[in-house]
Amino acid sequence: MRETEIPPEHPRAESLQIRERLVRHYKSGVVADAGLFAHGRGEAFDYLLGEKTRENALKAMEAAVAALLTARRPVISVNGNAAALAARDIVKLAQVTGAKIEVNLFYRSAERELAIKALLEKVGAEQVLGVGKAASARIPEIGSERRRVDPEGVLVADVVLVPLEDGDRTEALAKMGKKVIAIDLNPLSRTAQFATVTIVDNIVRAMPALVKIAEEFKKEERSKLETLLANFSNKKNLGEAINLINQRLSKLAEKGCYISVSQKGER
Ligand code: PTJ
Repeated sequence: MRETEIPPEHPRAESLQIRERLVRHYKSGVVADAGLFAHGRGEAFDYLLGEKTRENALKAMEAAVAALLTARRPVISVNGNAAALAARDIVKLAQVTGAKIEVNLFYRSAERELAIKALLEKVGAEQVLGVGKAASARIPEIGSERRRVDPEGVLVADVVLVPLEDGDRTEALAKMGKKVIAIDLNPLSRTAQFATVTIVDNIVRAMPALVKIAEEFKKEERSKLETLLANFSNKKNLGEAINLINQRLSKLAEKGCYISVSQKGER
């Protein structure tokens, strides 16, 4: 079934359309093979979270926006999945917060770098760092191709937003003294644990929400944003996400039949 053939009344239409988008971008060379598996893992956690943005995710988003707006050199790092699922909002968020956009791939190839750059430019990006020779700097602590960064971007950034990341780079960036914002549906992942602010939500919902919050927070005093960020505890916030999953599962198990208590679209 192709994207256009998914009946809108299908109870899982939205989820199936997102899958189709990923497959389409896989075929166009944006998404890595492993990106499809990574998405499946994300879907499973989204299912457990009830497929909607939760209170703890909103709190994390506010802290994330505060970090981006008070940063001296914020950078949004983009990989294949992020570009496929949220290119337009990545560009908007960069525009509102003044962040730079850098392509950074685990499965790096010249073709994928260019495909992602082209996609970002198509939706309005004026500058895309980290492509080709521009990724000339190295972060020695990282073993993978993610070590290659742009000397004008991630290397000198003080705040880096890393949607759908692998744990190694998050840990290395944090060790370098950078604030790391992650978007990861898995609150147990190493990325989630090592980041300064982890948004446990689907990137498809989180990115537009971040843009909206950034537009609002742009009018706020710097000191208010600094206080908001200082008062945020990632450990506590992740605990809330894990608790939420725990409580949801306990409640569903108590009822004995999850179909009768399911929300729209849940199987
Ligand atoms: O484009 P590349 O070459 O940089 O490769 C990107 C992938 C995603 C393949 C690479 O970074 C990878 O292997 O990532 P992992 O280690 O599988 O981690 C991906 C994390 O993102 C997992 O914890 C998933 O639960 C989470 N995730 C998947 N889909 C979403 C998500 N989080 C938020 N929104 C999603 N839609």
